[in-house]
Amino acid sequence: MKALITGITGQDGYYLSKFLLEKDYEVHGTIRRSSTFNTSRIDSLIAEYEGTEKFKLYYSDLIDSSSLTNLISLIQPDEIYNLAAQSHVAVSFKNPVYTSQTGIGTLNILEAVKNSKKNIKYYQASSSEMYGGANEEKLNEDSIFDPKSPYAASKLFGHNMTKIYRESYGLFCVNGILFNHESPLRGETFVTRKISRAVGRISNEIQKSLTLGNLSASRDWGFAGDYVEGMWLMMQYNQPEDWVLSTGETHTVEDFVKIAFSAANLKWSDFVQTDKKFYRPNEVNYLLGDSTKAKTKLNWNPKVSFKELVHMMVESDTKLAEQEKLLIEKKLLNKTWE
Ligand code: NAP
Ligand code: F7E
Repeated sequence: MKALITGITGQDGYYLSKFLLEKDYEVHGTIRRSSTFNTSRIDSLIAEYEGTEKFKLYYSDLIDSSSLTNLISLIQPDEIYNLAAQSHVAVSFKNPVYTSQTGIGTLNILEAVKNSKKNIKYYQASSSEMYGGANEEKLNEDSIFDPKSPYAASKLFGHNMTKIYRESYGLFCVNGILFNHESPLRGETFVTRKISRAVGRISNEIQKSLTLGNLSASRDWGFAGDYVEGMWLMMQYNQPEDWVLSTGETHTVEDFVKIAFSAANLKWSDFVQTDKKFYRPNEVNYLLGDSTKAKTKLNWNPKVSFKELVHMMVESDTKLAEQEKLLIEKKLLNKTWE
């Protein structure tokens, strides 16, 4: 089996690649050209599969339709996982046009899939952000979408197009409506990783404090490793549908902070402050998912609990901070945090 993954350099790109390679897939992935190396998450896979045909990377951008069309006809994948996006909600308010263009990129891939002679299965990375989170209700595949950010609107466009191509042309296109999922490889500007990074550095005495935004926002946080298995299961189901992946538990940002600091035997209120600059123009207050459908039909069950996830991230970031401290002491790194 051959899979093409856009956004392979991201958090989910790493976990999905690893999962598919272990299932003996040939994995092809798109990376963006940047002035510095941007493959740190997948460097271990590049090294492991060097010189084999199992893991291949190509330069491409979601908003360059010809690069995607050419790649799809060159690779002839069995499955495409479209994970690429400008995925940061706060950034989407600063870069709304670019964020929306990455949403339109979905359409470039769907067109290529439609025009391909091969029956290619397509996975779209949809998001719980599309619901808007104004009410304290459990959200499933039938709940109403009410996007609150350019990111969410862009994702809803991709979601709707995926459904339209499925229904109009009989393509195997699925939407995975995934609630927040995190890991030690989460981008460092997302709140969970910002917290675990700070806890690791504060406990190593190389950071003094942590400034956050809205502590009362509530999210349904799971582990990314569990969620990529769900993506694959959706693609193996006997028909293309839309699926919610979530844990069914919600916690506030403050809950995450408390558990993370106590994992390092630190009193959070001694270090954490808030600043309005980290608030969003329009907040998604409360997200709680209901994955009954995925649990029943796909037999998908998240394995890592909220507390285990927080501890996993703090443990990993404490090790990273220990290395940073050593480099600072040897004067090989000249950096301070807050
Ligand atoms: P991530 O770590 O931010 O990774 C995003 C990936 O997209 C990176 O590889 C990035 O490349 C690539 N990318 C960004 N703009 C691109 C463009 N114009 N053309 C090609 N590639 C581009 O995100 P993630 O957490 O792995 O999430 C994967 C997908 O699931 C995203 O679409 C995200 O919106 C969606 N999602 C995530 C969550 C979550 O909680 N993690 C929940 C629901 C949905 P660079 O490395 O070069 O930046
Ligand atoms: O914010 C609050 C913030 O940026 C979570 C993306 O993967 O999941 C992610 O989007 C909450 C928000 O993730 C800070 O206001 C407080 O309420 O970690 P986040 P997100 O916006 O939920 C969804 C499902 C996706 O699809 C997205 O791609 O935390 N918050 N203080 C903060 N957030 C950040 N980033 N930084 C703070 O200092």
